[in-house]
Amino acid sequence: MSYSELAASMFSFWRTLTIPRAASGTAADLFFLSRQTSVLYPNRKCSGKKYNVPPSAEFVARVSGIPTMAKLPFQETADGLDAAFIGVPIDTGTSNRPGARFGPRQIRVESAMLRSYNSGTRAAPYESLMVADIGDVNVNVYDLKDTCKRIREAYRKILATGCIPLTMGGDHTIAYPILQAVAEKHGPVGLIHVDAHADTSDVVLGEKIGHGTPFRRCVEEGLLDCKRVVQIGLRGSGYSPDSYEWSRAQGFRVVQAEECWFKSLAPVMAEVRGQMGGGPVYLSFDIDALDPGFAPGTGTPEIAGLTPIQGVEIIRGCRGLNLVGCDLVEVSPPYDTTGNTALTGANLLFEMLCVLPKMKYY
Ligand SMILES: [Mn+2]
Repeated sequence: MSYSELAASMFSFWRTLTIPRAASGTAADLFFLSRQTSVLYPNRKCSGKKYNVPPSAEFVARVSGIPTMAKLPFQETADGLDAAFIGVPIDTGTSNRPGARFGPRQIRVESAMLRSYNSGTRAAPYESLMVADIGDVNVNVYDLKDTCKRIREAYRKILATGCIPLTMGGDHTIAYPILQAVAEKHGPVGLIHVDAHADTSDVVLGEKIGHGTPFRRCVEEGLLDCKRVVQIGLRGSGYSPDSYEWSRAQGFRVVQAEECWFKSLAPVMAEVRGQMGGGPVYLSFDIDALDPGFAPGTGTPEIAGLTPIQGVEIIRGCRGLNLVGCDLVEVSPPYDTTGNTALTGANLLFEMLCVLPKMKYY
């Protein structure tokens, strides 16, 4: 037997070992599990464990390891996954403070705080779905249009596997090529857009592509089912008396921040669920929807925004919808001196995971 044959036979024996579920494992098992998960890909069925389960901080130090999203295993493609966290590290579409290109990396770092279950909703994502971190789109930091092409092609491949992408931005430009790929697969989708800004400008400084224009481009290309679009949290000074006239003219529902002040958003979300119906829905959450007191690390902050509680209410209000993709964009770590903006982003992404179709709740 040659050395390579020996190595191959040892490897296949190694893969046949049954690895206990994390919840019942000993510390030694969990160490073994955390070492083996990526080695076992793509033949996870050999492990006896149905889903990826991040190592628990009860047994594996939170600060240890390479920082993937939620400490999930990393894999190169979306093959075999029900949902995947993916980063799109660009800020070339940003109009003011830069830095969102560092968003995915910082969200991954702060996501070390995430645990496996949602204590509020009793969702058990890692008993429901096969999830992994599939890394970042290989963007072109010198060319935004080329970056859009790269994003569109990457998402085509992801969506072709049946996987639901949970995207870490990146500035909001990325929603445009993502929705191009999403609509190619699902047809025009409903959109729940949470943001301080409508992002429906036509041209900015002579450019059609940027973080203020994605939803205008989406409407022009027929990517949205405009009667099933809601924009929540819009506010701030404008270029005209009614900044949201164009949105309403398309049939969007606009929920300005003023309508959200001092209130639970659960009733609004009940109406939004009615608006969305059973069709495919994309959720796009700009962190600047939250008040900059809570989320200062972002490119274009606006005062008097939503609270993190309202942000969570919006996402939990998406439970039961046919979500086909979600993103959390515009975290800018250079302006996030405490890391709390990225931490909030990581938690909102976890909440998104916890409302995907087929989620198990205790
Ligand atoms: Mn935005």
